[in-house]
Amino acid sequence: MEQALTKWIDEYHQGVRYGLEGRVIVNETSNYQEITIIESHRYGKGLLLDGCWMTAEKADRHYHEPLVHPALCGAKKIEKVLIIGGGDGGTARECLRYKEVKQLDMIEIDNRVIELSKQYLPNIGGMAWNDSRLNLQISDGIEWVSNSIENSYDVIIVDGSDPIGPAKGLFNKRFLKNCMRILNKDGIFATQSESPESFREIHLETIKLIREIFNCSDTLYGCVPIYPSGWWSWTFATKDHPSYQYPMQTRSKLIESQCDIWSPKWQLGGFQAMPAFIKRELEK
Ligand code: SPD
Repeated sequence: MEQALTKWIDEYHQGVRYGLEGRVIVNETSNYQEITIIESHRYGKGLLLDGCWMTAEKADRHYHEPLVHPALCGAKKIEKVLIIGGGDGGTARECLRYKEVKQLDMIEIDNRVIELSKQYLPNIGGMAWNDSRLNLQISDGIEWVSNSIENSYDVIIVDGSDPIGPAKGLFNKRFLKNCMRILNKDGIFATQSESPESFREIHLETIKLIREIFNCSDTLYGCVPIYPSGWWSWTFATKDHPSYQYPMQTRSKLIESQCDIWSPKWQLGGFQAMPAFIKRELEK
């Protein structure tokens, strides 16, 4: 009977549909965006914002592990970490695997994303929601970085959606300059940087902008099966040395054993995997 209620749930992007077969459990409009929770055969329950795939129970690790571990395994100190966005809790869950993290500030603009994620996707945030180190603020991440004092974070992670709607301001110069300002000397900045295939222009612009502001930056490539084209990227940056390229063994041994995707070897390959057409564009 349940089978009859399923349908194709698609993200439409540039004339292509990226979909899962399943059913819609929740569809509502918050103060910021349309929020949809679905249940699918292949990837379990999932979240879409404004019709774009954000996460799904059986695909979240493809996205959250590569976003977090190069930064958290590479930074000299990881006591104070900032997440901008990340309302489903997956990024916080990965950060809180590290005992050295003492304070995790997570700034999410849309309280409904958090409430619905806790209710329908509890495994994505997992233990993070009850961890006393998590300082969750329902607030504008752009304001937060502009109001934070210099050198106040060891790691900054931007886990926003595509640069339309509420996440638009997370891809501009002013925001990135503030991130650079509030990052410690040996700190690491990390952001999702879209797809070289389905978001080619934004991907290029993001990398160029980050390279303009930070002294050191590299992009890691991997696969997130539910996102447009499946081909995805994450960009890391620092004030001087590419420490995100060198996971500390003391941390990575423990983390690797808890990961489905990330490992120091996987990361090494991912940092080498910039497609030739992107490399060529960046060299122009
Ligand atoms: N096109 C989708 C980009 C979404 C990136 N952020 C997802 C949030 C998961 N925590």
